[in-house]
Amino acid sequence: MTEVSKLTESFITLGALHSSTRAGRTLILDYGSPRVAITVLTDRIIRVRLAPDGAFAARRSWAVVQADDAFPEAVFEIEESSYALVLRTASLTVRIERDRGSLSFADAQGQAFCTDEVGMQWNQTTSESRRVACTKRIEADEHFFGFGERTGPLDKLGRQLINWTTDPAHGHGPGTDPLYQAIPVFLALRTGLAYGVFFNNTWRSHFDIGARRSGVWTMEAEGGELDYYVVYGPTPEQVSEGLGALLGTLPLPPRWALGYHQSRWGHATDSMVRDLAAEFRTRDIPCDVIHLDIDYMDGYRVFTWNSQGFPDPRGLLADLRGDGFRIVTIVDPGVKVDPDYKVYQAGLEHDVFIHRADGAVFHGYVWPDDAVFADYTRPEVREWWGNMQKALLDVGVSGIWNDMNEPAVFERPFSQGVGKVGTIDLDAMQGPEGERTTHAEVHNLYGYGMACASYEGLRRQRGSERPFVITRSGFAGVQRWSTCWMGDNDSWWEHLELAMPQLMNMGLSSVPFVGTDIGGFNGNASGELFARWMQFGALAPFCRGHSEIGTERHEPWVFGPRVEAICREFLRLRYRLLPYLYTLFWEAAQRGSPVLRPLLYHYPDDPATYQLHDQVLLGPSLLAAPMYHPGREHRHVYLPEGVWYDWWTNELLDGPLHLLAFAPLERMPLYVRAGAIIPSGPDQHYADERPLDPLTLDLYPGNGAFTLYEDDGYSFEYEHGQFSTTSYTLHQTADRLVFEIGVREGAYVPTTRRLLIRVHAVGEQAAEGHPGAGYDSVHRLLTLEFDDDGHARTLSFKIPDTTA
Ligand code: MIG
Repeated sequence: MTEVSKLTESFITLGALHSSTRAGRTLILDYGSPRVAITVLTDRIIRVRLAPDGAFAARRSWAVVQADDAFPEAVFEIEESSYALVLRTASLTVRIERDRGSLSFADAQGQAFCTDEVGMQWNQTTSESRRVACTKRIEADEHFFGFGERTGPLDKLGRQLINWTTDPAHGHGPGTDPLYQAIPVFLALRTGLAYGVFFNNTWRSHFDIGARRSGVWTMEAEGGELDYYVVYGPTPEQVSEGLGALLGTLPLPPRWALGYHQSRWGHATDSMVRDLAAEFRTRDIPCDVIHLDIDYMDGYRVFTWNSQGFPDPRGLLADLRGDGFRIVTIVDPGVKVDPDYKVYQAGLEHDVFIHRADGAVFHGYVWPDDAVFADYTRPEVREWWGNMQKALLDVGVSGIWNDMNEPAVFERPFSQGVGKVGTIDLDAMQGPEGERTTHAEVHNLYGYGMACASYEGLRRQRGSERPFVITRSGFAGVQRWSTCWMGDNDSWWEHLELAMPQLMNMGLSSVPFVGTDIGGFNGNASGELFARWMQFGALAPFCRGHSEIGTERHEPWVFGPRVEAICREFLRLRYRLLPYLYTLFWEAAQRGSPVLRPLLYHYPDDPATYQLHDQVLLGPSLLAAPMYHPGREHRHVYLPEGVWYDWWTNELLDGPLHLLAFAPLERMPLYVRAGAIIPSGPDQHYADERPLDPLTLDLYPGNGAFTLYEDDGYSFEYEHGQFSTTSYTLHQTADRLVFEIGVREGAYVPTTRRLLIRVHAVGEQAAEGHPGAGYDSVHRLLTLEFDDDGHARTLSFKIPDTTA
């Protein structure tokens, strides 16, 4: 583990305020030579910047989607007293002490949050190797989530977290930090008050959350500006929305990307891939995508095919496509140094590669041995790289997988044995014209820039089709370009456990489309581990099985018929739930919400949810309690306040409740919130194999609402109004359950279909005789069938006391 820096005695703090001026939405505070700028982006998003030498860097913000002034006009007032200035928006106040510039925030009730303990600090005024820091108070019972991709628990109170994209040694554990992603974004939560922070600094930085000293948290960077955004809630949902406005949200993915992906390092020949695809179809296990790892390339030369293993990629991909399969190919950043290789030649010609401090092109060792690396911080290089993808798109590739982009660079050629992994020289030069800087400043942006280049290239070249990119490394805002997987995990139960808080914290960091290698990458999974991982993975936003070359195979059927049946059942469940899942992605695109959520997201006033790392919510309604220990058939489950239903038995459970769930290998404990309306579709071998007919709506007695989002699932027509939404509401009175189907709104017209309404957990007497009604007494399930003509309707059911 890398040592984090320590605040030194030599840090300088602000002195006395000389003057203040208001310039548009910014309040500028002059502290002699240092200056502080406080910018009001919205009534709940505030930016704070410090310029030790008085000059704010004009440098762009890589992660923030728009310039401060592009936000709608923000209304605020400033009150001055002899001690402080108080800036007041409709939702919060920011108080700045005249002496030393200490900042504190407060909500409308006057509750303080994000309060400076030491305030803004720096260790020298010149920008050469300047460090900046800020220390703030941790309030009583305050807890900390997000921080991007980490190991360890859900709540990061008491930890130090480094922001430096790294390819860590295999076998990461709770003390391993950092990992592949650098996402300096977090959520602080206590009962009744949540706020978010984005530390807008790309240098190596770290957070100390009450580790060195309890009661305070610090953010510190090894260069650049002290520049951060505070996003007030007060709910986690509102923080996600604010972070989404700031860092952008994910674009709608193509629906097929929500299906199952099968990957493996070692898909080395055409026939292996054909056999794999055939296996899924004959065994009736749904799958949409097959990933090709580095084996498909010609000597690890990016944008080429190895003609021995893949003599006719175009034919292969066309055949697979006919059978409903898409292909995603890996693309590493390292370009092989080979004078006869077109990509290398063209790259030199266009001067796209990173140069060392002495001016020579930087070389490093990766899969193709001697390699050079494109500088994705330059827009013209991103464009050049994106265009290179044509070689893959022309033969029918559907998506791009960016690996090794921390970037990971080895110290010696693999022919001499795998050596230590490092990265590009920190003093190598990068950056667009006029913004040249060192790799040290933009290291954390390497994967982010590569993913951006890949995304934009796909968008340019395929016009109407939505891009699909998956990346290992990224920075805050990476969700705008790519889905992320969590890198090389192990086939360990501990890594299945780790996956839950890891994915949920990514979601709280504004990156919702995430997954881990199902079954584990390194080593061999047991059938039991694989089955349990698949159960969790089937509900993960990104659902991909992957494994390392040389390990035992990790496909759903290799562990025998029992595990195969479990995988089939859970993947089918995922596919049936696609209308629900797809709507959650739409919500994420609209509002920055995570798809997979910790319970605290919906129950922020219940501190019992704060440490719940091993239960997940898929959207607002489905709660899963994955099994992650060998040999167990029972586990503890916490259900927060309200009524819940057991997914498998329809049993009514009255929260808050601690229960011991029974979960034989075939079952993952799964619960549904009262009032839930869950849309689902038919079984399919791949997404969009069949029209959504019937559309099933599962209703769980209680009060609730759901808006179903629909569009064609692959194009950008939704940007021109080609989508529709339908709102459903469920209302429970003393003796009735009333279900209302709103009018479908929007230009997109789905195919004519039937509507199947299933009312769960109803009692002995069912609804008043609708001809299509059927009643299943075993599961206390009432089924009604209609033609969905898109008109408003009200259905009402007589339901006896379901607790009876
Ligand atoms: O040095 O491409 O995380 O998913 O299979 C290893 C081979 C490089 C690391 C990725 C993994 C991938 C593997 N890659």
